[in-house]
Amino acid sequence: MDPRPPSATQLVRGVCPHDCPDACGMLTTVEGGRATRVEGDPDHPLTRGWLCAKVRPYLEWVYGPARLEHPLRRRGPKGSGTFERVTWEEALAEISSRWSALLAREGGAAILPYSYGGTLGLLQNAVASSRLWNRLGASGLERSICGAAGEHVVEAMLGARWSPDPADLAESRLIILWGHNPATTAPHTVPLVREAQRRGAYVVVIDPRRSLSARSADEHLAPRPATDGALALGLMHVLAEEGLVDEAWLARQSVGWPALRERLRAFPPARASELTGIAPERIVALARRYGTTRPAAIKIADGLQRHENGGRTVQAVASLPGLTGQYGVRGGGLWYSTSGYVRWATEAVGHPSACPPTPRVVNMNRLGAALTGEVRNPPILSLYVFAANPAASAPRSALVRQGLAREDLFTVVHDLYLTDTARFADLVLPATSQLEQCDLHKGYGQRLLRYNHAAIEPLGEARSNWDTCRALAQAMGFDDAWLSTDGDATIAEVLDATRRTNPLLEGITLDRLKREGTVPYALPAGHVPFADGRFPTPSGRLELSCEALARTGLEALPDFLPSHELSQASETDDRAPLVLLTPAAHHFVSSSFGAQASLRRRQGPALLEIHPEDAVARGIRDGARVRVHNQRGRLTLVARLSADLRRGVVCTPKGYWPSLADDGQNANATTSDRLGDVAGQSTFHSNCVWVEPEAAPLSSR
Ligand SMILES: Nc1nc2c(c(=O)[nH]1)N[C@H]1C(S)=C(S)[C@@H](COP(=O)(O)OP(=O)(O)OC[C@H]3O[C@@H](n4cnc5c(=O)[nH]c(N)nc54)[C@H](O)[C@@H]3O)O[C@H]1N2
Ligand SMILES: Nc1nc2c(c(=O)[nH]1)N[C@H]1C(S)=C(S)[C@@H](COP(=O)(O)OP(=O)(O)OC[C@H]3O[C@@H](n4cnc5c(=O)[nH]c(N)nc54)[C@H](O)[C@@H]3O)O[C@H]1N2
Ligand code: SF4
Ligand SMILES: [Mo]
Repeated sequence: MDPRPPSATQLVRGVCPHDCPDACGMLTTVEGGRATRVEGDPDHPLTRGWLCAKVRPYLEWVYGPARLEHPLRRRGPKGSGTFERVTWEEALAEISSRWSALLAREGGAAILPYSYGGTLGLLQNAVASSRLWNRLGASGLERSICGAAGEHVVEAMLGARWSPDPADLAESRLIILWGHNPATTAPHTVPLVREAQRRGAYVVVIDPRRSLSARSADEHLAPRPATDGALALGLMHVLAEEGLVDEAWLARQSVGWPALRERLRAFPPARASELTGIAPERIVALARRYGTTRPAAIKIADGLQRHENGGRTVQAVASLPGLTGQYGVRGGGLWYSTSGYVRWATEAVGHPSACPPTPRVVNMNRLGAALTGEVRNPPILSLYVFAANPAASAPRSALVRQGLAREDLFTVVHDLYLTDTARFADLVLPATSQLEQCDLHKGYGQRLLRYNHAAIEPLGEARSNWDTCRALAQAMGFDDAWLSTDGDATIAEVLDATRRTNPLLEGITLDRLKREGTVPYALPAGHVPFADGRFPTPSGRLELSCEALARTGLEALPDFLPSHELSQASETDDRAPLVLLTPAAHHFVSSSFGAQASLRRRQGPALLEIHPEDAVARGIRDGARVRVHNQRGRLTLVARLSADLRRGVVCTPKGYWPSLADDGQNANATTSDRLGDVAGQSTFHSNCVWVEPEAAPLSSR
């Protein structure tokens, strides 16, 4: 906390903390202690003075009538949402006595902290999700709900998660947005794509649905879901056949090209077409365009990987810029994540060497299964959730709710709002918003650091994640100094420790960050990753054949394996299930804002988009209520007929709150908790469902 006198008007620099690659610079006007305006910082090179549609009304989030301001204790049955107010002292005493008993009886493994990207700051996320839990010896959490496969694969093949500066997109001549919808999910890169288009660049979107980004593209290719690996291999086949590969670059800067070339023989355009449903001429045309346009950018994010074969998909896609020698070229290469440039020093973040070893790790995608018997000896007996809302956002929500409803599970939820998850808590703790806390942010879509100053005092009795961890540590009687340091001291500790080994932080101190606002990493001006030809892999080269991947469940070479679940789907058999995609909602960030009135109005009710022919075949009319179901669960949605989808594919956005729906469900009633091919990846989009008019009798499938 950074208390300020409630005096005159101030303009306070901050950072949007939500799970979004843009990490916008925010400016908050504070008058008499109250925030009266939030706007984009004109001096932030990516934000350039504007915030997205979801964060523009941020004061509605900060001052929302339903903000939690006091700790609550459950009164009614789990999930009923009936609570009574308690003091922090009572809440902390109850948690510490329950946990102390568990530690003595079962050991720390019985306690599971569950957190994700509600806030992305160093302090309120990285530190708050490690120090206290390490000290407790609690179960660890495998944080693989989002893009674990892509992170793992890119790091193995390229050696680091480095990505060019977003501004370089404007220099591209060809931009392929592959399974990525930046018009919704990374809005500040869109003006850069437009700028490139004005200068003559050609923009291609590859997505089974005509997304918002596809509407302003020059070309849209709609493959069958989870067949992008085959498309990438088909494109590479054509590049190799037609002599469009950069042999000199490959010989100098990659390993495995001869073996990959052999493998590509199995992916002629006819086969790639059969697998993807894209006409062979279009595959050939895109390969020629990619092979002859320089610089050419391929930009991916995370939606593409949320399939059973997500790791292999990214492996194949990330090979493409190697074949054309586009890594290291300004405006070319692969645009994924910048988070590998600065990795906070693990020891300073979590002090693991002073703590007992982590007894076991639970995959967050298996939360429902873990709480209902998959994890034993000891079972999970206490769950502490913050900056995440698994009852709305984890797959297979019926099982998640069944787990959360266990009477013997002691659940604590720390959030700003009474989420679907919080409704199941024994104790709810009120969290501060970003305007009420300090933090340090390094975005995953740019190469900048920015400090978030607290702009206002915490509302009611809200406490930040780190302040809550400190209070819990004290209640538990832990006297380690590193469990009590305040926000700024903790940030400085991690920043200083990281700077000792990372030259990109040279000269970047907490004081400077506080003074200057946005501070870029100490990279040479105009730096393009891999421009020096060096990849920080074991071979020092781009690993088209990658032993590290072979050791972790994939193969060394890219290949295509179909999704098991999607093999039941069909575009022609009307009795077969459809593939349900659940991409990002334009007006929510995951489940955050899912209860904010003005954004709910703009987002509108949850619709199921369905191709008119698929609808007719099932007797579904536009506007009709439809039942969407499979063996995992069911929900009711309103059908919206739309030719923006491939046949066989239906779509409804993620992020709706189950408790605000008539049937108490959202799309995760149907999604699968099967893990992907590597890194414990989630597989939300490998999801087959049956769709029928609500009036029809429930088919027995
Ligand atoms: N407005 C808004 N912004 C957000 C978020 C949000 O919820 N709302 N979420 C944030 C988070 S947590 C993340 S991880 C990022 C995600 O950022 P993105 O990855 O850009 O977003 P998604 O909508 O998850 O997925 C992108 C696209 O992948 C498509 N897709 C699904 N399966 C396939 C496939 O098999 N092949 C191809 N080619 N495409 C496929 C979907 O139709 C979707 O249009 O966005 C962040 N930004
Ligand atoms: N069907 C389907 N489901 C999906 C996906 C999909 O594509 N399809 N995508 C998945 C992906 S990529 C992700 S990342 C997950 C994320 O899904 P969620 O867990 O819903 O993540 P968020 O909405 O980022 O944040 C969750 C909570 O953090 C709270 N919060 C915000 N700031 C703070 C803070 O400072 N302190 C505390 N204590 N709480 C705070 C918010 O109020 C919110 O309730 O959803 C996954 N779910
Ligand atoms: S959600 Fe993303 S685009 Fe919107 S203000 Fe935050 S960082 Fe910027
Ligand atoms: Mo995500």
